[in-house]
Amino acid sequence: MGLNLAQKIIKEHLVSGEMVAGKEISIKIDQTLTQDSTGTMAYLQFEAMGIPRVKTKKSVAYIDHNTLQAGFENADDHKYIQTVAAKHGVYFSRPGNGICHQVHLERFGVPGMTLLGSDSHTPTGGGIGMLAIGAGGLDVAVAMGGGPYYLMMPKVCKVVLKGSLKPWVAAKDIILEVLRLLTVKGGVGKVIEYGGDGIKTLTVPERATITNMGAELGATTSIFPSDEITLEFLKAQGREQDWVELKPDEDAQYDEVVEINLDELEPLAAQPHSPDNIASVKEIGKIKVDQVAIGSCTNSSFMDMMKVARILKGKTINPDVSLVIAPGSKQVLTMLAENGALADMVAAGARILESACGPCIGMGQAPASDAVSLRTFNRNFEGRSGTPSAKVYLVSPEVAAVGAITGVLTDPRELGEAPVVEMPKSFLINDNMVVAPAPEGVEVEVARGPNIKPFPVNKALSDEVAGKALIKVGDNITTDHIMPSNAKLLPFRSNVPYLAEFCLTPCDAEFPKRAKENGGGFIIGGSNYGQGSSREHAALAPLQLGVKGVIAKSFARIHMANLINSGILPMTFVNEGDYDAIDMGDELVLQNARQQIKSGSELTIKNKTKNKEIKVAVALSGRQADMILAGGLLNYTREQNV
Ligand code: MIC
Ligand code: SF4
Repeated sequence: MGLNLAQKIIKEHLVSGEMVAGKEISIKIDQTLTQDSTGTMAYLQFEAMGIPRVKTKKSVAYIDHNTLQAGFENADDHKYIQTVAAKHGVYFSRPGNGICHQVHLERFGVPGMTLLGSDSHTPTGGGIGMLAIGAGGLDVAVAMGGGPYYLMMPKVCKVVLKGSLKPWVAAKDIILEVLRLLTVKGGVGKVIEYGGDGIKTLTVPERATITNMGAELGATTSIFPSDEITLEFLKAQGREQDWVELKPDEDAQYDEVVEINLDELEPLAAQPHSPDNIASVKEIGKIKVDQVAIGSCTNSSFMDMMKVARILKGKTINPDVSLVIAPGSKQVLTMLAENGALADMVAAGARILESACGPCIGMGQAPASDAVSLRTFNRNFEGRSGTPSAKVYLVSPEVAAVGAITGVLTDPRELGEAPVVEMPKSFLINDNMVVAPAPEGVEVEVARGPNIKPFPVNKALSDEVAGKALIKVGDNITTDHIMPSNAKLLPFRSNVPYLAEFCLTPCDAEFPKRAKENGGGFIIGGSNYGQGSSREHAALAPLQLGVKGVIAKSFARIHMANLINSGILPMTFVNEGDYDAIDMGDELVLQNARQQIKSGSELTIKNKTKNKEIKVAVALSGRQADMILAGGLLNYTREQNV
């Protein structure tokens, strides 16, 4: 039986396990990436492992999230990451060099290799045929140390793209259509593999927009074949030697097949407050726009920026709209500066931001109260922009630029001819903002600022796990709810005790206080609990507050792994209806917890307040069960090494 592309790469990297969907496997990791907001934790954990030098083919530490430097905290974190990277053999991409996923695609990604990144949008690398997976910092630390990455063998869903896009319809509209079809939980446990004739019409940056936002499907990753279009891109980046051809076998099998006719797509938007709340721009109608933000790892490539510049050229933006543009990398920004496109943007009234995540992670540019913001980003969760009442629509760069001019959401097809931008034959290459690590044997002193605080480590699971249901939340709770990030909180990513004071506050301002007063307890969640970011702070902050377990209808992949790594029990209701059998404040107890975990996947929780027994499942592999018993991955690793 033939293999699909995802299976081929997994097979080549398989370290343990059987390639049967839903079973735990482990794979060798060739490359890692970290960014600063998850990176401090990853390197602290790497240091705790005591391994002198990374064992990957290439590891890169990027600074792109936390760049406002409103106080000393960010700058201290950057210094820590720069020095710890130099010491342990990690390349360092300086602030200003660009967004990790954009830069990694341009300069480091290699088709057929595995990439593990401490950021959920790491699958951007799937645009050049990498098996690129997002994970918590601790998993990335282990991979840097040469350990394999454990995951459930995914199912593989083929998305067949047919035909070609009509003018003014963009790659963004393809992934928005996939989100409409599959929803934010439709990709859980799956790799999304793209194929069909339509892929030949898509450039690498367009493919990367699609694989990037596959994160919003909850997918393990997304991938395109590596073909002559990939070769052209790598050639233009001066890296043709990195190219290999990669495609599925002729008789490859897929668990699911979805077809999309590109000719039938039209400009789409994800409406507030979820990336799968899709409607066509035409259907939504001409709502008034207050802010337009163009950039992020989804849509900040040279090609995207050139389309925006062409639309803006010779125009003036609407007086009621604030337009901000963040080109994705130094390469993109320099090329725009050299060819005059940057001048066209500025002349039209755009405010140019540095090449970083910026407003995408709430680092500035919070919209006005109740404002409508059109963004080319990938997430529009409530409050993520920094303004809870803002209404964020996710759109293509074309729709965003046109809206900035007209001041209302506008179907760009009304404007006549669409801009056509050719893929450059060569990109401008200057890696002088990437610092190579110190040679082996050279002493490097690691700089640690006062904001770097020890992170919480759990204790071995006790026999009786008891506590109150501290909070009860609904479906699709994001890690932005669990551990909000914005300009005020992002500087504290290496200070978990401080961050914990804000844990789950978008859902319930009293949660941290209640958790502490009760000495911890349980969180009750709906389905797809923990979707979104890879931030392990969404597990570490609850741990800091004494949370022992989360009982939900279902979990998002990375968050569930982060809970297990922290020794917090992720449990799912066997009967979803039992969600109604627990109210906030109920006293819950899991007796014989250790024995129950060891002996099976179904546990009984007693709701003492309601005098009712509730069956919950824990879908743990043997290794994960041992981790929970030990009180998390760090304790488990220590036990293994004794
Ligand atoms: C995000 O887009 O939510 C982030 C910020 O990039 C996160 C990482 C983080 O929380 O630091 C992600 O996607 O993993
Ligand atoms: Fe940065 Fe936004 Fe991409 Fe996350 S989604 S990596 S915050 S640009």
